[in-house]
Amino acid sequence: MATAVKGADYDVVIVGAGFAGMYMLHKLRGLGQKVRVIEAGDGVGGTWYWNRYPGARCDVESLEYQYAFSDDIQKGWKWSERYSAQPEILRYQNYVADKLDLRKDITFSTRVTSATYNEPNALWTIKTHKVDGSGGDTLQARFCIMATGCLSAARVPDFKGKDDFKGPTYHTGGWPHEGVDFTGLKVGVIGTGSSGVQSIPIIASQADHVTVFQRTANFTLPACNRPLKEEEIARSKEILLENRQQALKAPAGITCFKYNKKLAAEMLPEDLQKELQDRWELGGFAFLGAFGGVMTEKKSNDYAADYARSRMAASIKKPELVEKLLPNDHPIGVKRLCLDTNYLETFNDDHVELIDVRENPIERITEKGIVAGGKEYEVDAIVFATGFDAMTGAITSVDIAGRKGEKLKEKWAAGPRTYLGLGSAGFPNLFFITGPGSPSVLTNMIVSIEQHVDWITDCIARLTKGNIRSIEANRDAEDEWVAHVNEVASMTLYPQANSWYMGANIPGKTQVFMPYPGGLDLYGQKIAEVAGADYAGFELGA
Ligand code: NA7
Repeated sequence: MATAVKGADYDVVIVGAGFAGMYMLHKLRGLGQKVRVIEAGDGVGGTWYWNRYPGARCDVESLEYQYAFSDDIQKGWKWSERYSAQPEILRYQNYVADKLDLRKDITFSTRVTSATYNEPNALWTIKTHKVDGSGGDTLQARFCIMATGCLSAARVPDFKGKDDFKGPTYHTGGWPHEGVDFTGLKVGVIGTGSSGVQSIPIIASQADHVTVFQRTANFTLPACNRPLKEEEIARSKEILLENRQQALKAPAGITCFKYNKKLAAEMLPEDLQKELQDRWELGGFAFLGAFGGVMTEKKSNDYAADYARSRMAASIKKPELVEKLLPNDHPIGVKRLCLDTNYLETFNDDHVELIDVRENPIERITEKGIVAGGKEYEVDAIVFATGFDAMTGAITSVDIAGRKGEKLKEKWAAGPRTYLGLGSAGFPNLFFITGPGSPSVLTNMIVSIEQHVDWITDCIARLTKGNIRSIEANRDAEDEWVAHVNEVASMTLYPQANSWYMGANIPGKTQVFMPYPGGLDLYGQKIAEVAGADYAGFELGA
């Protein structure tokens, strides 16, 4: 049984028991640290615990969207589809929790409300409360690790009258565990990001009538989901560990497709079309790798965007909807791409109606439905597929105070400031897993999570061994990193869309590009160099 550092209840408190928190717990146990994980849900899973909406599915292929740190774990698990559905991923996470006996160190149904750093003893005081309101706790720990996920602070926009509606309302990011049956109902769905695109076909297959309120038409790529073949599964088991090493050297942490290095301008028109066609028919994100420059040059991007629009248009049978459903206000890929299974085709059915809220803004919610463009759409249930306060929302929802009482939320008011997405100046011994300023959501999250957890584990091992009480990002190093992230982002097309990557979906949130777009491979080299130089850019305090 591990004993904590003097004066503390725990060496480490981890916030969140999704993929990041689970692996972090496992690794720190291996160091002999005394660890407690605090989790709001009543089970493990994080994103995959909360996002149980119909059709919820990962957009990274199953054979890559899994832990690779344990041969034993991967050998005992078999994925069934190319892209896993939420229930299968959640079962996998529970399988891992069982296998590693993780739950005994996790406090469920509990939220962390505040974390305060005490300079004299270099400990964090962490306050929690039970989600059922039955009390809370105060814990002291040397380190606090935010494993809170990038897309976990679900958000319903502040629609006028939103509490007036008499029927049930649901947010895709907090779906009821028992599921919802929409049979025979009139349903209003607001939002057409990934959650809307995935859930609308299933909701429409049950409901009598669906009214979809769309603010931005999104690019959708065909998922081409299918059952996995036995030989693919067997092969993936042989190569998973080797494959993960390659994934760490790939810009998005994905190896199942290759990026074509040739620029569009260097290709013959027929080769360009062929490359786009092959990748479209393969399904998934491979499409964006058709040629170099897609995310940096508008002209190259236009080739891909035009091709995507032409293929999307072919699925839409109602001529009056073609213009509405085709994205034309942003380059392809700068908002998160949605993988499509029958999404566009769903609008060919007469019981599915599309309301463009740019033409007909949502004015209010009433007892009976949604008023947009002066017309009331009566519905029995409303689904908010309206997304998240991404990247920062789950971190700043905890009242975090660092040295001299500085509040993280205030420090980040003009955009998140981190060194490498791992720590923030003024907040010693506080780590973020896949925090803003790291590649995170632009990559296969599992690869990024393993990369960060391994880095943090080595760092804590180094501090413990050297009897070092604290580690803190240096302000100059942080300023340089933030400037670097902005500079790289400005060389891409990403800032050209109102995306959640930019914080644009949250009224009043400062718009800065939050993830690091320089690639997981380069980023991995950078954090390895920093660690190799005894944590250059961090201050180590005795
Ligand atoms: P997203 O991708 O943020 O999508 C939210 C959707 O809700 C999007 O279509 C928004 O339009 C729409 N939205 C948000 N606020 C409003 C208001 N006020 N009025 C009308 N429409 C609104 O969230 P998801 O849950 O779909 O996906 C999140 C990620 O999970 C996804 O990217 C994958 O990585 C997995 P907008 O585009 O902002 O105009």
